[in-house]
Formats: sequence, structure tokens, C-alpha cells
Amino acid sequence: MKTRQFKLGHLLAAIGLLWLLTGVATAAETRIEAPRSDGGRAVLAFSDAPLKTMTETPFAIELYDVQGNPVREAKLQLSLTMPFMPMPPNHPEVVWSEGAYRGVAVFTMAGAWQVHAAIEHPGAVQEKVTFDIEMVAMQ
Ligand SMILES: [Cu+2]
Repeated sequence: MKTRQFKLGHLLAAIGLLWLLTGVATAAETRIEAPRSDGGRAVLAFSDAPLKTMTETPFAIELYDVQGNPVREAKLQLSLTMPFMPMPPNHPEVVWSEGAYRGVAVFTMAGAWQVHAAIEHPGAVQEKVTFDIEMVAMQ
């Protein structure tokens, strides 16, 4: 009886450690949603949380139509700005890869930011989507 309890304790400790390790590896993500002009939605996910200044931060943008189907054929141009002051041009390149529009962002100052996406759909007018980032923290 005593041995069994001891083993159970070890098992729980191992599960706890595993949960902790996988949690640390996957939890750091900043996800921002914005509505699209056709009634669909846009999702911007940075692979870090909280976001930090002067740090190369990979991101992925997913676009969905009003039925929830992914939009794959668009071309995106991004502009990163701060809502309350002029900042130098910041236009991370975006490429379609593995089911998302991907790039790497660098925020040059702490505070609130906006990611403006100009989205070209074949045969349609350009769409504009803005993602609001509440806070980028000092590194
Ligand atoms: Cu600024």
C-alpha cells in the first residue's frame, strides 16, 4: 500500500512537470481578432506574450470569410504604427506559408501599436483591416 502511494506520487509529479514544460513552450502567444469587410474575420497571432520592444517577433495572419472558410489567395501589405504619435515606416514583409500569411515584426517603442493590413483580393477592391495592440512592453 505504501509503495503504491509512493509510485502514484511520482506519476503525478511527472505529469505535472510535463504539463509545465509543454505549457511554457506553447503558452506565449498574443492573439488579436478584427472584423473583415465581408463579415468574416481576421486573426493575427504573434508567437510571444507579452510583446516586447526591439525583438524579432514572428506572426501569422489568418483570414476567414463569413462562412468561416480560410481565405488563401490574398496579398497583404502591412504598416505598423503607434496610434498617438508618428513613427518611422515599419512594413514587415508578408508571405503565404503553411496556411497563414506570415512575417516577422519589430516594435521599436513601448506602448500601444496598430497593425494596418491592406488586403488585395483577386478581382475585388482593396480591403483594410486594423488590429489594435494594447501594449508592447519594454524589453
Ligand atoms: Cu512611438
